[in-house]
Amino acid sequence: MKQIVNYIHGEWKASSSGKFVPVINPATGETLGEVTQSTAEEVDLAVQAATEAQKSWRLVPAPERADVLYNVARLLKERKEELAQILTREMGKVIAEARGEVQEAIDMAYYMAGEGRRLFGDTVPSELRDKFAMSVRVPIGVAGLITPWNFPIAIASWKSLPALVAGNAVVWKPASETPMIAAEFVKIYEEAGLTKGLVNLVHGSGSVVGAAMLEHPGIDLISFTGSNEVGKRINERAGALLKRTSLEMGGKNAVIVMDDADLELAVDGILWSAYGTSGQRCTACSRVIAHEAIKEELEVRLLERIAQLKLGSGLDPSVHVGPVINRASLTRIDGYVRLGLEEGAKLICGGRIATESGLAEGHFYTPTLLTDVTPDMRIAGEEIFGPVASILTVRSLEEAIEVNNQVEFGLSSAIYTRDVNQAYRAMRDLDTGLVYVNAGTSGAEIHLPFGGTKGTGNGHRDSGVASLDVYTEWKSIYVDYSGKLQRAQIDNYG
Ligand code: UN1
Repeated sequence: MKQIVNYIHGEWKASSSGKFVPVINPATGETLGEVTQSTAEEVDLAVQAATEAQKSWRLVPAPERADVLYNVARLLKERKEELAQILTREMGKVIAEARGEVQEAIDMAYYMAGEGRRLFGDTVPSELRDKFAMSVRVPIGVAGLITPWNFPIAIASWKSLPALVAGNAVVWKPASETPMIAAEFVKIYEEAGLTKGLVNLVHGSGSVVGAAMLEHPGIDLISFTGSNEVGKRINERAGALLKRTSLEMGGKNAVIVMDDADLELAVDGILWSAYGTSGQRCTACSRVIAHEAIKEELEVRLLERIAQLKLGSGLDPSVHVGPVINRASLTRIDGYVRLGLEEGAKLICGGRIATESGLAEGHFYTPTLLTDVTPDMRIAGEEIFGPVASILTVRSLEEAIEVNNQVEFGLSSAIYTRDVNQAYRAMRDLDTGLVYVNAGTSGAEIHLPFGGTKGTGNGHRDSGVASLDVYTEWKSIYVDYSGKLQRAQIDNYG
């Protein structure tokens, strides 16, 4: 059986715990391999390796550090198809989306490699004569990365690439569901010529490995993408330890469809954002906020198109919707649909675990649409992370914005309208980190900051140049070339 092991100081080795957990193909239930379960001691070894390697890495000129990232980009590109296949087998998303995800990592690698020649700081005029003032970005040290299974290589690239180009070392714990693609990514770092110890991989549960990373004094920051519940725990503990965290958590994203919208376009966007990746994106459309004038027509059009969606293994190129990640997820999603019905929602389609032959062995949920959902219902406020969308009805743009903003999360939102004034008002007032006009809620590009407001995160951003703020400190430097004592705030205002 294929074993996925730790990678510490450039060595691949199973944990001394002797424990493994199976890696399952969610489309078939088949066991693909098993992944080692690391101990807190191994986290410590990884941190030691990272700390040692970072001492010289921080002195390597950033454009030279970037050379490794260019190699990473090239290798990802060469192996795109192979990586996409691994990703689909292990995580379930359809192959076209898996290719798209690897592309996201390729783009991020080129983009961050470019940062090796920028890493811009600031120069500002000094208050004093013959004095130079500037601020530069410096690496923080060792970054602990905890990444989810839904975008196992893209999100890992959003975090590890800026960390490395800025001069940090990395200790990475990928999700237990997707260790294979993580190991492949690390192999690419190895082959790209990254010095041993700069990227270390440890596997295991959040309660053992994640907790050991959080508690370790040698880990200077934790960058986490995952559930709200875990993120809050990290935030609390990291607060006590005064450790920097970048937290990216849930979403309850909405597509607003106004009465003047191009309905066909809106249906395309809703379909893609609600059922693509089986709804397992932080950016997935979980709510459709429909103007009352077009609500019924929208329902009819959506039903017609949802009926054509094909469920199945993501390796089959004709399939639109793959499985969800595991049994527990399937049960949770179904629980939400039942709850919605109890709360008074009406089922338009879907609403069941697929039991057809060829699907029953995997974890498939039928694409589901609920209507007559009201903002006070739990299904209108809680993240479902499955192929389930709810229609809510509104009478005006103001009401649509209010309903959009009522939820605990603020990751992504979208508006379909032909009226430029309404579009601009929505862009200003939708309280989310990402806003789309005449496009669905998913599909963020890597050169823009990714993240959200309120319960979605803690203000930091992944990807884009803003991600450098997570992995660097600002150092302000003053050079006085006057040759005499100059006293700031005194000499110049004396
Ligand atoms: C996620 O679900 O956490 O914007 C990431 C998108 C993708 C990334 C999603 N580019 O949908």
